[in-house]
Amino acid sequence: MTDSCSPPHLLLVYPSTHKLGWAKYFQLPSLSLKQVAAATPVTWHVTLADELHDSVPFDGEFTLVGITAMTHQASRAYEIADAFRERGVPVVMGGIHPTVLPEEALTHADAVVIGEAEPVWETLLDDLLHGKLQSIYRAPLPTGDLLSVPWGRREIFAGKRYLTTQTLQASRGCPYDCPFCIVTPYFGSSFRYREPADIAAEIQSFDNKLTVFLDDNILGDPGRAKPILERMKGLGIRWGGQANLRFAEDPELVRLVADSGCIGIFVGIESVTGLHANHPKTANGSSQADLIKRIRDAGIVLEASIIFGFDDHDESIFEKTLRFLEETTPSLPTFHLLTPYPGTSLFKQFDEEGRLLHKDWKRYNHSEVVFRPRLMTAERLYRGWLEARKEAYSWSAIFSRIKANPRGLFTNLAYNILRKGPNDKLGKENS
Ligand code: B12
Repeated sequence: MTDSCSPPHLLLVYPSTHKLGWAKYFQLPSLSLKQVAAATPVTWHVTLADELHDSVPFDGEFTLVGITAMTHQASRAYEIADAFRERGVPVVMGGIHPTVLPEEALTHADAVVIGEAEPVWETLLDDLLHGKLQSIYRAPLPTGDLLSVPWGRREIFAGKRYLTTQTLQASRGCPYDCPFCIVTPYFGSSFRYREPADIAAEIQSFDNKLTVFLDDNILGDPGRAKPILERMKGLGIRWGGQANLRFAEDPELVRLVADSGCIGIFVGIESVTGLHANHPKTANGSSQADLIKRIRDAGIVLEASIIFGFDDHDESIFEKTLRFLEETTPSLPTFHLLTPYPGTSLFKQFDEEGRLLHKDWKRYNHSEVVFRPRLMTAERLYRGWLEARKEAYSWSAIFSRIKANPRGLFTNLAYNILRKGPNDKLGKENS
C-alpha cells in the first residue's frame, strides 16, 4: 500500500495465457484498459502491466489492482488476483467475463464492475479511499443513441511496442443480437455514436496515420456513420475497423469508406449457410458475392470471418465454405470454431441441451471445440477447421485472391503471407 502522502497508485493488468514472440509487436493494446485509465481521476498514478510485454509486478506498492478479462483470460486473471490479495492489495475486476459471471469473479476479487466502467469508476475509487469499497458496481445497461467517453489515455502504453496505440471507438453497441455474441445483451441493443467533431478531434491528436476503430460495428447505422467518414476524409489517415457486410448495400457508403482512408475492414460472414432466415445481419437484395465485389472494387481490403460449428453444419460445410471463398474471393479469410461464451443465448442453449464438454474457460478460445456439434463429431469439426485453413492459405488459393483483388495488390499479398504461416500447419500448437 502507498503511504498517505503519495498519490494513490492504480495498477491495470492485461492477463495473457500465452507468449507470442515477435508477433507481440503487431498486436493492438487493450482499449478496455486505455478507457479505464482515461476514466481514472488525474490524482491517481496509473501503471499498466500487459503480460504480453511485461511481468506482473507482484511486489510493487499499489493502492488498487484492476484486472480485465475475456473468458479465455479468466483463469489467469484469477491467479493474478489471488496473488495480489495474498499480499494484502485490493483487487477489482472488470470486462466481459466478470460482467457476465460476477459471482465467480468475486471469489477472487474484492470488487467487480459490471458493464462499462465510466459511470461507476470514480465512485468505486472514492469508496476505496474512504474504506467503504462495495463488492458490486453495476453500470446501468446502456440506452439511447449517443456515446460520450473520454479520449483514451495512450501514455499508459509508453515504452512498449504495438502495431499502433492509435485505437478508438466511434460507437458502441449493436442491435443484431447474434446468438453467439455478447454485445446486444450486455452493451445495449442500439448503436450509440460519438459526436463526429469529437472523433475527428481525437484523431487529430494522433501522431501517425494508422488508426484502428474498435467498434462492434462502425458502419452499422449508415446515417450516423456518414458524417463521421465525411470529416475523416480531410484528415489524411489510414484506418481499419469492423463492420458487417450489409454496409456495402449502400454504394455511397462504400465510396465514403474508401475516400476516408479505409485500408481494411473486418466483416463477419459467420456462416455460408446464413445465420437464420430473416436475420437482420444477413444481406438481402444483393448477394454476398455482389457485396464483397463492391468492397473489393473500391480498393478496400476485406477480411472475411467465418465460423464453423453451427447446428446446421455437417461435414459438407468445409467444402461449401472453401468453394464460397473461391467464388467470392475476399482479400483474406479467417476461420473460427463456434464458441458458446457464457451470457450468450448459444451458451444457454448448449448448457440446457447438455452439449457443453466442459467449463474450462481458458479453452473457450475459438481454437478448441468445447461443445458437442449437432451433425458431426467434435473431432471432425476440429479437423475440418484445420484443413480448411490450410487449403485457404495454399499458394494457389492466395494467388487467386490476389488476382481477383488487383487494387491494393501489395497490401493484400502482405496480409496473406503474414496469415499463411499460422494457418498452414495442421496441429493444435498452431491454432
Ligand atoms: C475490439 C475487440 C477486439 C480487438 C481487441 C483490440 C484491443 N486490444 O483492444 C481484437 C480484434 C484484437 C479482438 C480479438 C479477440 N476477441 Co474481441 N472484441 C472486441 C470488441 C468488438 C470491442 C472490445 C473493446 O475494446 N471495447 C471497448 C472497451 C472500451 O470496452 P470494454 O472492453 O467492454 O471495456 C469496458 C468495460 O467492459 C469495462 N472494463 C473492461 N475491463 C475492465 C477492467 C477493469 C479493472 C474495470 C474496472 C472495468 C473494465 O470498462 C471498459 C470501459 O467502459 C468486443 C465486443 C464488446 N463490445 O465487448 C469483442 C469481444 C471482447 N471479443 C471477443 C473475442 C472472443 C475475441 C477473441 C478471443 C476472438 C478470436 N479468437 O479471435 C480475440 C482475443 C484476442 C486476445 N487478445 O486474446 C468476445 C469476448 C467474449 C468472451 N466472453 O470472452 C467479444 C465480447 C465479442 C463477442 N462477439 O462476444 N477483439
